[in-house]
Amino acid sequence: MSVVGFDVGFLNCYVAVARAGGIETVANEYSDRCTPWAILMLLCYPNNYLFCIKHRVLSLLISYQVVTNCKNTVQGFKRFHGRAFSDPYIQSLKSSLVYDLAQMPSGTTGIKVMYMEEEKVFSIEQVTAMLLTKMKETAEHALKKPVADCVVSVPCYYTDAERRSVVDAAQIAGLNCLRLMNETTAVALAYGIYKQDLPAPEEKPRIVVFVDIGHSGYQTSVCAFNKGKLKILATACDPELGGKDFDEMLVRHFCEEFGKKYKLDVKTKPRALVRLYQECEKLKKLMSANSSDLPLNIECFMNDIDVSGKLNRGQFEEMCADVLARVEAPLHNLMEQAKLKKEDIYAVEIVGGASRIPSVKERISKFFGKELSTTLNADEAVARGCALQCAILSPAFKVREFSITDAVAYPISLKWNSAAEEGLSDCEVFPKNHAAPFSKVLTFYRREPFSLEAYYNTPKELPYPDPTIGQFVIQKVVPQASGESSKVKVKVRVNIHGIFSVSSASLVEVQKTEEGEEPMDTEQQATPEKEEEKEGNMQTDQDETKAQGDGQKETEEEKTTPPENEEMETSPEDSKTEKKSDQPPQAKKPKVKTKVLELPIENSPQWELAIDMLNLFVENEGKMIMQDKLEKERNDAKNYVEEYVYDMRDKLHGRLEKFVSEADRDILSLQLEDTENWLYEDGEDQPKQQYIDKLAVLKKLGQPIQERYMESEERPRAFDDMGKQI
Ligand code: ATP
Ligand code: K
Ligand code: MG
Repeated sequence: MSVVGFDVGFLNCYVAVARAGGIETVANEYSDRCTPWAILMLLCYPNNYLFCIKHRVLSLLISYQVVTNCKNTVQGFKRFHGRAFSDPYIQSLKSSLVYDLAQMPSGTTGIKVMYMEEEKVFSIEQVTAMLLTKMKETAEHALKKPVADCVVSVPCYYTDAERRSVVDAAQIAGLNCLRLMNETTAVALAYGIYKQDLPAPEEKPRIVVFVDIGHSGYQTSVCAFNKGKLKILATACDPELGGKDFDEMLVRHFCEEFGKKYKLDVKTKPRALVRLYQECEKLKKLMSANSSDLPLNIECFMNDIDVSGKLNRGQFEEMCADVLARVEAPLHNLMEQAKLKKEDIYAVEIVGGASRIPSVKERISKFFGKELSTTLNADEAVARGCALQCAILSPAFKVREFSITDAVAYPISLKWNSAAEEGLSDCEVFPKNHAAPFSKVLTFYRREPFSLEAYYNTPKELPYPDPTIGQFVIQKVVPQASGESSKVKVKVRVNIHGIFSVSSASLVEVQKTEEGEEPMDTEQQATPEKEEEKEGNMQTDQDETKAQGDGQKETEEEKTTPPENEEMETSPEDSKTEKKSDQPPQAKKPKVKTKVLELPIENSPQWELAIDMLNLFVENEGKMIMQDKLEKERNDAKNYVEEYVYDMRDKLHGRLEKFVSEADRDILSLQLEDTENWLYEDGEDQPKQQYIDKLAVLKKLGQPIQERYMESEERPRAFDDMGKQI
């Protein structure tokens, strides 16, 4: 049982782990006695993936590695999930990437890199899995035990296909993702769980706005807190606004300036461009703390030319005016959706690296007419929130009760071929900001299998060209014995990851028995309630939403409904209290029993990774992990040789000097020198055994000398004798 939270950022990734018991090195910053377990450790590294010719390396990449290996350094792949290669967004990005993209056989996006001296295309799920594998190792290192259970963050604007793709990535990495958590919701949890002064459940909730501006995206949410619970009321985002846009403006500016000043066409040299991006990002950060002129110098930038320029905050803000102008729109949108006034807002909490830009803060602060709060750690809050959620979901941890109700990001509709009439019917099943996770039951009257198509009904809002969520075929539907249509109950659900599915379907078979006859089956209650109980355990807020009059709704399509009235009827009735409307009037008054038959569903969500592909990827990731291990061993073997060469050379002229004849010393010295040369030439890149053999040759000469030394250390008297002998 591991309790781990992963913040997979566009630029920066964080791992937070919680463990029981005290760890001296990490202070518990929460002076909360109720949470003795709450020790979160955070580890951070850049979201850069470097594929070397032979193996995969990911760690603290120093900038020059990214520059020299830029074609093989994969970064900024967070937005490739769940998208077709032909997606205009992917196509528009292609020219600005230093690595190559390719189409996967399924039509989704893949990344082309050199791996083991071969050109390979990895799917986006595989690439994210590689990153997660490294984050998993980091967590395992911190916890000193294997990690599987975890919570992974995703932007709240992620669509179904993007979410499914991340869940698959986690599975490929051998992780058991208990929840995909919206980033701003994770932040809200990190904020709320330790607050001792939240209003009581029956009181007016405390309303807090959360803003996360990272490198790629801008997310806002408004959240209602009461003691022991939080509810996301609305979210609003600009998936394309973040720190990178400010970098872009700076790069554009300096490309122009260097073009004029040095006659350099920077855009033609990917390496130079990558370096310019890095320097501009640094300059941008410096400008957050300084308003005076700041220099930008790059030596040997292009064609052996050193370049330099300078800029101040005022100029920076001027050139970023268009970017800054986009800060307000999501805030307006958010307040409008939540139907709240600025006075209702208790606090505005900001996180994310780009929230440190002074002009960004000013805009947000001005919009709310309020000082912004920065009580949360801007970089770590997402990972912490995820680890907290993981602790809540983990049966192994005792955590204070805290219920989390998230909101549906885009309204979801279903459409289907109408049974009685030609044409399509449709119905919105989850409006925008509907509580999630959540299940609903729809009733159909059918004689044969039928299919439902789920889609987002506001394509314009979608950061995504295709509004399709998926096709769901309800199979094995048969008419009643009487020939009439059967009542089919279909349960649709937005699950804990924020993913839509048709989770179950059942057919109600009406059986008639003669009066007085013993019923063969006890009447079965429809299954939904049972499953809802389970959901309750998974931190849903079913009870609460019911209390607000938003409980489970049954939507019925009456078989006799004429087409003009075919719109779905929603009734607030709970399926428990369902009337036996299908009891046919019979002269003999037979007893009517119903039997509920589970129906198989064929799920075809959009861009779903086929199960055999997923299995293959799991297998391949395992192989690559093995390969990484072998590569590490090979490298270690090489390092041992190198270490031995340097160590022995020193010692031959130091403490071992007295224990070796001059002739032997010369032989060994020569061997050491040869080996050193070999290491820099042919021996640079050899199989592990070669290094082991080399070391053995050296040790054969060196060992006897060391042994003589050891002996003398152990037997100080003999030391003198031997000294005399040599
Ligand atoms: P995303 O949330 O979009 O996936 P991320 O989580 O990786 O991205 P963060 O780590 O929150 O992003 O923020 C990184 C961004 O913040 C970068 O653009 C970085 O340059 C910027 N940033 C960090 N510190 C500062 C600072 N002091 N001033 C200005 N910008 C900063
Ligand atoms: K981050
Ligand atoms: Mg982030």
